[in-house]
Amino acid sequence: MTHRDRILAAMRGEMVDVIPFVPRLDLWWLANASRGTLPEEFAGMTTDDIARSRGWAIYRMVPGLGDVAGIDDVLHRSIGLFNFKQSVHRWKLGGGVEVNATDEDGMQIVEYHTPVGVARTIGGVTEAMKKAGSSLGWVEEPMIKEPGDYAIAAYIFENLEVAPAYEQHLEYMAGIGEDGVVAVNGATLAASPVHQIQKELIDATRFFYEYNDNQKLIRRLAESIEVYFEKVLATIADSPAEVVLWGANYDDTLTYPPYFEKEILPWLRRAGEVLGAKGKIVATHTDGENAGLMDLIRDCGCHVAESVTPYPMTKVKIDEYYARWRDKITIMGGIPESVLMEETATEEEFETYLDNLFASVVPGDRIILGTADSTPPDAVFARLDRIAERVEREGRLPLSAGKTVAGDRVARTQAAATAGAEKDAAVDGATATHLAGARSAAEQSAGARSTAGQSAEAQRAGDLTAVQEALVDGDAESLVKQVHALLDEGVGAHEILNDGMITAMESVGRRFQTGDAFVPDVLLSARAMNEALEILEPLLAAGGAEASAKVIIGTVEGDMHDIGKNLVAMMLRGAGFDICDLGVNVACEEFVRRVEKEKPDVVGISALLTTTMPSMGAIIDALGEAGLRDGLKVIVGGAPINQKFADDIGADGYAQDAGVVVELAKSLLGSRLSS
Ligand code: B12
Repeated sequence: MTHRDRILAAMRGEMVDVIPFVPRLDLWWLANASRGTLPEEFAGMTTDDIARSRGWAIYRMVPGLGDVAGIDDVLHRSIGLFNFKQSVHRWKLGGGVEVNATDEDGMQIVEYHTPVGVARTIGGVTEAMKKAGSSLGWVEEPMIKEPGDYAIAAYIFENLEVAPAYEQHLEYMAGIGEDGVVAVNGATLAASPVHQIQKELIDATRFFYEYNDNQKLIRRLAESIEVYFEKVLATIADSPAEVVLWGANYDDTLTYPPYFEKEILPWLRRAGEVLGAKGKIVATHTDGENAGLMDLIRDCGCHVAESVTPYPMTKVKIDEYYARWRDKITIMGGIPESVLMEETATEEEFETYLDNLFASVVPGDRIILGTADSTPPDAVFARLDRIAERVEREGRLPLSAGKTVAGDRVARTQAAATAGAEKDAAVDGATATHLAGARSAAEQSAGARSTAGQSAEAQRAGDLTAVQEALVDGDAESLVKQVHALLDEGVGAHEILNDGMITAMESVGRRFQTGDAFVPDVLLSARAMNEALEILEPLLAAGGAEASAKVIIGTVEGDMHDIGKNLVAMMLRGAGFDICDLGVNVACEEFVRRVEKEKPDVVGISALLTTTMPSMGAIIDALGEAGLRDGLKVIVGGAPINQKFADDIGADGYAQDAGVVVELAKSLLGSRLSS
């Protein structure tokens, strides 16, 4: 079987001769080429040359920066529109839309002049991002910032002209030949029109407010984007493409289950039906946290879940993926990039991960091994060779339980599994006890305070429950009304804040942690809290309340992920902390400079990329060298971060998610916090 035949057969769920191995190399190559650290043996070689030199299949699922002909093909990346060489369609702006584009330090400033108004975007890939292994780049200024921008975006998408580009695709396919499978991209990297708005047209965190406050505008714009999506779907359906990658970047916190079901699933099913009926294989890029989306993705009507990134980078382990998905969808990926790096996996842990993998995917159909989401820039490249070697020796199909793994490894596998689980339990146990202690202390004091406070005044003057309910519902208008009513009845600002709002915000945090509340719930409650705080703050200050503890927070340099950081900032603000948010792509010196200036009690550092997370240690060291470490608490977090990493870099605390960050900060500051 050629690589191409084997991969296509595995995608269709057929049993093949050996498990296909298709490592994604573009981000690894991009970062090392930009840094000038490409291994000598690969000098002057492209990713395809490297794969061919190793006898590996060529990866061509998610298009890379190398797949564009020129700047015009990426000029409109800030609205999610690319023209890739392997595409079967090309789009161009229509309806008389004029573009005025300028370039500043790798960032493109693009103005769209339309008959219904002018809108602007700023975005691009800077050198720092390339070195961090980023090809997607950063949208510094998304298109939709004002209500009026919706109509402009609608006009642009409604008037996009789509033309077949079948020859270009066939030429591209010929270049890959039997060495790999080429997936063509869908309309954009989003799965549906609403997902397009979320992913490409509005700031990622602000989207959740718009989705709550401006449903009409969102729906109207989605109808216009649908026009473009339908044109592309029809063009792909009639094309010679074999595989289509429709949709990318789901995460059970961002595309949370009810939202995924309503806004994304229908379009994935439609793409699966329309393109499947034409004999095409439809894949979708599932590189996020899928724990809450497992059944929805299994039944999404696509044939392949691509870039599956299992535990330890997300919560779901490979054996669970295989057990729950094998009957319906082919898993592509399965090797989380963290096991390819010395910083996050020892040689032993790497081998053990492969032991578990082979033992977990028996009999071995419906799995295409790959590095997910990609091979990280700092990967130990020899580990890719090792995977290929073990696939050759242990990946012959069908696999039978226990056979593929040599005797002593079985023992080691089981031992490691229990050790891993014990370690997790220990870490979680430690964090949990630490936090449970803080939590019960908080509850007791809140309880004691509340009933005592309420009994005397609040129960007399008013009911705090309404405040708590309004905050949990994220109903800012009702919360503000309740707060005014209680103040008019003589209830103290301090009491309303602590017994009403902070207590409620902490319960929102706990429900978020347990998955009973989603990102919008947290954001809407935090927004309501902020509006009510504006009323209380002057009263609290007048009442001589001590300034609440100050927190500086930011995402490290080269890293544009901010949703997690924003949620953490909001939870802390909701708990009464004074927040100074430095944003994303924050250089180490800037952290130090701001700490010197603002003199915070806590510094929060976020990183989502394994290439950028080392900056956390550098920041902590720099704060120490600047003599700013005494009395300052440093907390860290982000998907690739864990307690061990936090301890190794000398952080004072680590929080897995926003649900526990408040208790962590409070427990670290202890008596320093004004009661
Ligand atoms: C959404 C997303 C994107 C969006 C980001 C949108 C935005 N404005 O943030 C976009 C599309 C822009 C993007 C781009 C890229 N991404 Co991305 N992205 C994701 C995805 C799917 C979800 C991240 C997310 O927002 N989760 C939801 C939030 C709520 O969770 P969170 O961020 O983890 O935060 C929580 C906790 O971690 C914690 N926390 C976070 N920060 C902090 C800070 C403190 C102080 C504390 C206490 C706690 C804390 O609390 C938060 C709230 O609960 C992840 C998958 C994943 N598993 O994480 C991949 C992922 C992070 N991306 C990845 C990659 C590779 C990229 C790109 C390089 C891709 C490319 N081809 O260019 C670019 C890089 C751009 C850049 N330079 O940063 C990889 C990183 C792999 C690695 N090891 O480095 C991931 C893991 C996907 C994968 N499976 O491999 N991405």
